[in-house]
Amino acid sequence: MASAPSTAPSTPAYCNWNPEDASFPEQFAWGASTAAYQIEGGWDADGKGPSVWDTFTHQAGERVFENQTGDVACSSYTLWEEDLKCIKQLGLTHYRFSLSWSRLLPDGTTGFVNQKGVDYYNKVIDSLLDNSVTPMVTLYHFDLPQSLEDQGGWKSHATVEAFDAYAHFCFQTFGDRVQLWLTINEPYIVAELGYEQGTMAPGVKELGTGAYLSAHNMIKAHAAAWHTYDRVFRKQQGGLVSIALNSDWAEPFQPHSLADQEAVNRHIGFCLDWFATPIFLNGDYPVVMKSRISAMSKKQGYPSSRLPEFTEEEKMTIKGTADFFALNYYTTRKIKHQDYLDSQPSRAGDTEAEQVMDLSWPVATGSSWLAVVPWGLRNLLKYIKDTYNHPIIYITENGFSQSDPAPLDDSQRWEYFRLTLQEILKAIYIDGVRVKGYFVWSLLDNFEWTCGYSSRFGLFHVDYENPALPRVPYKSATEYAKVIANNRPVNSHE
Ligand code: PNW
Repeated sequence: MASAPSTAPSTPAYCNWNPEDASFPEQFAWGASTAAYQIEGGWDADGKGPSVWDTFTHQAGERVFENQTGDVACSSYTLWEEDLKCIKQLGLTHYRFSLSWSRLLPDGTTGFVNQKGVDYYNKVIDSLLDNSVTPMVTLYHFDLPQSLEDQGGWKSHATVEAFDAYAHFCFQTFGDRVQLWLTINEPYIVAELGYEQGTMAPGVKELGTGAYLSAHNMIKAHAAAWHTYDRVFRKQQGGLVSIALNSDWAEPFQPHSLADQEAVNRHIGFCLDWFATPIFLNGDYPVVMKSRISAMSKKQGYPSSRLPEFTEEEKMTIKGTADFFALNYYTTRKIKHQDYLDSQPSRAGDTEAEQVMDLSWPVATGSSWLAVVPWGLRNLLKYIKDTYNHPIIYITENGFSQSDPAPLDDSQRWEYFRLTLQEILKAIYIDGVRVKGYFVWSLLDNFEWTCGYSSRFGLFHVDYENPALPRVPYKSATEYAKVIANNRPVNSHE
């Protein structure tokens, strides 16, 4: 990677913090993001194997809003051309999407390749390039092949090897045209909600151990895939590989309370740093996690810490396995120290940090957890710059949901986007953070996991009542297109 500039890029004289008029750096990536399970549908079309989300949504129960599923979703598997129209209408320079692992490899292994799946993603990639849109591809966005879950999923080391083989297959198949790769999307969410609380697929509830074990294997899988790229493909393909990490920003509930400040460190330590410290710094977990989990485990009568350990060799393999920083940011929390006295071990308990929503912050109407705090993003970017050696950062997700029915005139939501873009300008020009791109979550309204279709994050509205699933721009789409047009260097489509 290029070495870090010692000073911030100079502020253009006409930069007045209005994103519509301001000048983002040249070559800034303007994107939108999606994920396979949330938009594709075609859950068993043309030889696709089932993923954990197919299983999870098909099981009766109250796990997903009105028992909705991604069986059809936005039907992007058949309506890709409609998505492409949206991308062109916005004038995006980049589009981030994920590959469905079990559409390509129905049982998760390279033993059998589903050519129809390969054809579909070739079509997507080629048409993006034909339209001068750079693809950013996520290998795995929550939809683990069910056959791998049947063998232990992320709790098993076998999945590390399966992921590496899958990554090798994807680099080999698509890497002649794709140069921006993300291995895993939000390992924190998979670990905490998929294997600890069990509220998301695969629905494993193993409090106190499930998150740590699954995260351990995801970190190893990411590192293995990065090395595969580095060893086998980088020279010829010249691309970049990272992992998309989500994080809140956090502030102490009482600004002058040392206990609350330490709780803030734990909140971020047990979320962003959990993955970023090993991958970007030293191959190992943050000290605050190791000491805290060890102490809590001891108190709870465990013979050793519930946090698994990396061997020295593994640490060497994990350290330095990201070519840029990919950040998903949605919200900020106030954090209070809280002693955890419950005898039931849990990751959340280990943090001894209570999350509080500041009632003065607006909340996105479609997601009760999403307090809108644009300045939190600026602080988080600065934190990443200072903590992780001034990396190049792509904001790979940021967005605001509306609840269904969602008005096409979403002026309030556009105001949130505008304020967020302003904070990014400050991060770039005042704080000197190397932000290289911004991706809105999401291109389209889609299957918002346990909220189903009730929570709408799209720049384009999707009418699920109409079998044609028409995509119609919200006001935010029109406004975002203007920002992009005003900032996009003429004749430059990098
Ligand atoms: C991200 N939470 O996930 C994902 O990458 C997207 O797939 C998703 O649609 C988007 O954020 C909006 O939610 C999250 O429960 C899933 O706090 C759950 C949470 C946060 C982010």
